[in-house]
Amino acid sequence: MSAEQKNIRQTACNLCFVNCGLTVELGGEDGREIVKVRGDESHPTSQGYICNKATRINYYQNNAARLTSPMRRAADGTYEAVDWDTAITEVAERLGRVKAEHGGDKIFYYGGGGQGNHLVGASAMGLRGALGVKYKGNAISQEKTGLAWVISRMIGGMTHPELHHAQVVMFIGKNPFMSNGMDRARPFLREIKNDPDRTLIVVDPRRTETTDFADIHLAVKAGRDAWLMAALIGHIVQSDLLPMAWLEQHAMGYEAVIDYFRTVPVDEYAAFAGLDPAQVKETAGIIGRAQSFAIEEDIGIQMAPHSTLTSYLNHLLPLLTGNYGKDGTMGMVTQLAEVIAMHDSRLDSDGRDQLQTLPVTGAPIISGLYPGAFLAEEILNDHPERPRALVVESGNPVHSLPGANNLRKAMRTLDFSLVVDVAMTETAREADYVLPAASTYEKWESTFFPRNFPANIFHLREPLFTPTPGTLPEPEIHARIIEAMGLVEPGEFDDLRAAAEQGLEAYRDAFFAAMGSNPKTGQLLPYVLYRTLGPTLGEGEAPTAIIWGLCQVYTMKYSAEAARAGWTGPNAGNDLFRALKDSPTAVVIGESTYEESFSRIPNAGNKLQLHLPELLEEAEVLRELQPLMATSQDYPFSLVAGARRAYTANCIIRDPRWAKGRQVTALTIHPDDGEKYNLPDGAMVKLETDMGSTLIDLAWDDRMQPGTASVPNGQGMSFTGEDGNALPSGVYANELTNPRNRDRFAGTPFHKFVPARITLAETA
Ligand SMILES: Nc1nc2c(c(=O)[nH]1)N[C@H]1C(S)=C(S)[C@@H](COP(=O)(O)OP(=O)(O)OC[C@H]3O[C@@H](n4cnc5c(=O)[nH]c(N)nc54)[C@H](O)[C@@H]3O)O[C@H]1N2
Ligand SMILES: Nc1nc2c(c(=O)[nH]1)N[C@H]1C(S)=C(S)[C@@H](COP(=O)(O)OP(=O)(O)OC[C@H]3O[C@@H](n4cnc5c(=O)[nH]c(N)nc54)[C@H](O)[C@@H]3O)O[C@H]1N2
Ligand code: SF4
Ligand SMILES: [Mo]
Repeated sequence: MSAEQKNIRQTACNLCFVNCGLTVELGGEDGREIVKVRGDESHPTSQGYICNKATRINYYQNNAARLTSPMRRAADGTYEAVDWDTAITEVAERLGRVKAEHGGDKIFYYGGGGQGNHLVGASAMGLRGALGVKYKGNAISQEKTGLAWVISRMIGGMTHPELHHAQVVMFIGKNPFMSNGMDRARPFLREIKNDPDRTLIVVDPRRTETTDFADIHLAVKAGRDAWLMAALIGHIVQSDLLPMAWLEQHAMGYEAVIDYFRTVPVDEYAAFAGLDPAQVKETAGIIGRAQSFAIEEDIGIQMAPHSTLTSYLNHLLPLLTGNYGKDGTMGMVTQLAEVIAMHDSRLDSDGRDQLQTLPVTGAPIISGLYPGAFLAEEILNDHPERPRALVVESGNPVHSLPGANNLRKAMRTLDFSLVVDVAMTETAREADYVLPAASTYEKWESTFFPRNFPANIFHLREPLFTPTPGTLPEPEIHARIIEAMGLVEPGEFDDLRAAAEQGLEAYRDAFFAAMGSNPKTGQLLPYVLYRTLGPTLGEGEAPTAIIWGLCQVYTMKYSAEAARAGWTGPNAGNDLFRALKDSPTAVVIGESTYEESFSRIPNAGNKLQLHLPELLEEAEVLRELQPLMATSQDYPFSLVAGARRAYTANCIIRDPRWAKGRQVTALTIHPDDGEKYNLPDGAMVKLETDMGSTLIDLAWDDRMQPGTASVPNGQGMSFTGEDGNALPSGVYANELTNPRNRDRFAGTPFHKFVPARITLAETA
């Protein structure tokens, strides 16, 4: 059969933020199933690579949890299906009432996209503008805001670590063999292992599938990375391995940093981090002498004690050693839109950032996001400024934020709550209204994740299927709510609509004129694009109108980079947009140079800022050799509440049958602990924290560090199979995590260090 007869299509995987290009075969009943999945060889960065998970995406697309009708909570707490017109009218009325009585800033927003779908968040800008929403949060603000704060201030732009080119690579709290989180993770690991001239260093308490490929495994004690990183920097400084002329030319603030690290007790810190000082010093020497060095950190430290301080130290290591803006280090990227927006700091005269905060709890707002760990606390009080409504889209915070039960309670005290999702999630079960979205494969989609260098890409994907009956793409949901609230006059944007009929060139001119003349154009931007340009784009293509807007901005803001990729001249934005729509795989949108990695640093001298006073002061705390989080006699284990395993994908796939293999959901501990505490391999155990307890199967795993325990992420979601029976799926980790255990700078939770007790379950 030919490809067409077989219905072979190109798309991307939505199970992690790498979004590998896929070639899929559609089939099954009505051709609505994804029956075969391969890597797409023509994708410019994934180049045919996929991991084990992509072949199972049909479990996301087709499953018994999919919603097919708007749902409204009745007084008795059950949900009844209502038609779209009723749902939109009532949702608009309820949101309008909160806005009128308390102000739009009391309507909080959470979510806006998962691992494979960011057009919901882009479109929601229009809804948020219409409602006057001021505070938004999402998964980024429980993992990467500490990092964002650090790199915004040190570098001022998003960077790409050149892992595939660097002579020495270091992963800190990242297990790419399982979690990917980089292009072509497994081929990369094989290549670097087989290359005698390159070195892979991995910092992880566990002997992971990634450390199997490492030349150096620094098996740090859980939660003590800050001491290890300080020791590494300390040794490099104290051995005079610094490129002083380079620092003078490209950096500022390094003198204070160097002074500080001259006095760091390297051996003591290394030992406190659980490591042999000789190994730490040898590693520091390798880094200090590397031809090129690149790092990538991930949630192993971003969700651990001292996370923001550790992110700072992690980035000092390459920057102090001159590993920036040259081959094999890191380069500054240009993106169509930023997932992690650069944080706009307001520095006082001492160079300290005066962070904006949430009105009730004073939680820090970084990169425009509030930390989700504060959400329940912000709501559960009688402060006049507390939030009164919550809109959640493409996020499952009751499952993914620490302290699930607090957030459940908080949602029930709000005046109004709305969830827009493809499935009846744990969060949806607490909401007043639930609106069913078309799935990621049933509408035009894309993500803003790509951050490649020198060439960056963007992949706008056409739908594989029409929307499941009863569902709508989010831009249509947003537009209907805005209109039902009476926020636009009939005919208000007719001129733009008429211009769109004449083609993209005429539309561009009319659009920029309207931006100047009607302030609502900007306030409701995605809505205006959707309703004026959208209808002229072809069947089902209206949601891509926002991408047209982003293409205009990108080709103007980064004209040199875009021109190098061929997007040049007065129609550059339109040409790029057409290319994105026409290409079944990712398209190169711009090419940057190393020179631009410096010239785009946003300060007068284009210099890297190495001195962040709050964090250098915080580093003083390390001298006391006191862990920030500790185990105790009551809670002797430090639990990793959510490790990436072969078959976990956040909350994206609810049907637990997608996972293959044994022990996919088990709690793991080291065999020595199993013997010490009399907890046999395979036993049913009780896992307890200060927030709750649960029963779970235990598995011994000699890769674990003694004293630590681990459960996979994304488990414990409710799922009822076709036969009406609920299927079990492991530990609901966030019923056990405490939202108060969070970073003092960014508010990111310590999911990697949850003090826990494990005992044999009582046999009834
Ligand atoms: N299979 C799979 N892949 C995924 C996802 C998924 O759900 N499943 N989710 C995606 C998402 S959203 C993300 S953010 C990434 C996360 O990707 P990763 O951060 O790589 O994943 P984790 O397994 O959570 O944590 C990484 C490592 O941190 C280690 N660790 C635990 N405590 C500490 C510590 O104190 N210090 C250090 N240095 N390390 C520590 C763990 O042993 C683990 O090996 O994965 C993405 N990829
Ligand atoms: N204890 C603990 N908690 C964690 C973690 C951990 O390791 N341990 N990991 C954290 C990390 S790194 C992350 S990234 C977060 C992830 O947690 P969340 O931010 O909650 O995101 P997802 O799990 O991606 O869930 C996305 C939701 O989007 C829905 N969805 C899928 N497709 C669509 C669509 O097209 N439209 C709409 N409207 N909805 C859709 C899914 O059904 C799902 O409910 O969890 C965090 N929470
Ligand atoms: S690495 Fe795996 S899960 Fe991530 S996008 Fe690629 S195939 Fe999907
Ligand atoms: Mo994440």
